[in-house]
Amino acid sequence: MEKNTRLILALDVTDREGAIKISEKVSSYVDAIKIGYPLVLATGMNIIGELSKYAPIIADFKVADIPNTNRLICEQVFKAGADAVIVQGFTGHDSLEAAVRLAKEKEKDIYVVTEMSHPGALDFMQQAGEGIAKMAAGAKASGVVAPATRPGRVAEIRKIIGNDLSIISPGVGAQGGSASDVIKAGADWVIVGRSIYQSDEPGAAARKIVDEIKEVL
Ligand code: OMP
Repeated sequence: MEKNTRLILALDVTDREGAIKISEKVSSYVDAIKIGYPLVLATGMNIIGELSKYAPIIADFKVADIPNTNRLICEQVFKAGADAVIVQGFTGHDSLEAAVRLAKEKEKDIYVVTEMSHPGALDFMQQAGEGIAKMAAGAKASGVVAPATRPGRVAEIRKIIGNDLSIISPGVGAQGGSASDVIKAGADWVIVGRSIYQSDEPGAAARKIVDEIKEVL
C-alpha cells in the first residue's frame, strides 16, 4: 500500500450501489478501502473486484483458525482481488505464519490484529497485545492493527515492532479516537468508517481527516 493520504476507508455499508457511490467520492482521499463481513455478506465476494477499481482492497475477515484453514481462506480472498487480509493474532504463530507464507507467495499483505479498539478489548485482548505484536514482527507480517482509541498503546506497539512493520489504526471519530493523535503516536494509517460513510458528504469528510493528518506530519 502506498503511503499518500494515510487514510483507509472502512466501508461497512450493506448495499452495493451505496458502496460504489461512496468509493467513487472518496477514492482520491484514501490509500485503501477496507471491507469486511457486513458488505461481503450482503453483496457477495464480487464486490472485492468491483471496488478494487477505486483503491487497493483490505479484506477485514479477522481470520482466526488453524494454519491450514487460514491458508485456504486467504487464498480465496486474494483470488477475489484483495490486496491484503486482516487476521487475528491470538491464534498463535503457526496460524499467522501460514497466512504470511501464502501472502508472500502472492505478493500480498497480511495485517495482524494486536489489541482491539473497543472497551471490551481490555477484558482479554490487551494482555496479549504486546506478545502478538512481537510475534507479528517475527513472522514478517506487513503490519499490525492497533487502537486509535488508545494512542499510548500504539506508541508501545511501535516500540515493539520497530519500523519494518506498518500500523493501521481504527477507532477514529465514531469510537472517540483522534486521527492526528494516533499518527503522532506512531500509526502509519488511520482507518475511518462511520465518520465518512454516514456523512452527507463523504468526500469532504475524508478530505478533512486527510488535512488533519497532514498538519502533524
Ligand atoms: P468506525 O468505528 O465506523 O470508524 O469503523 C472502524 C472499522 O475498523 C470497523 O470496520 C471495525 O470493524 C474495524 N476495527 C475496529 O474498529 N477496531 C479494531 O480493533 C479492529 C478493526 C479492524 O480490524 O479493522
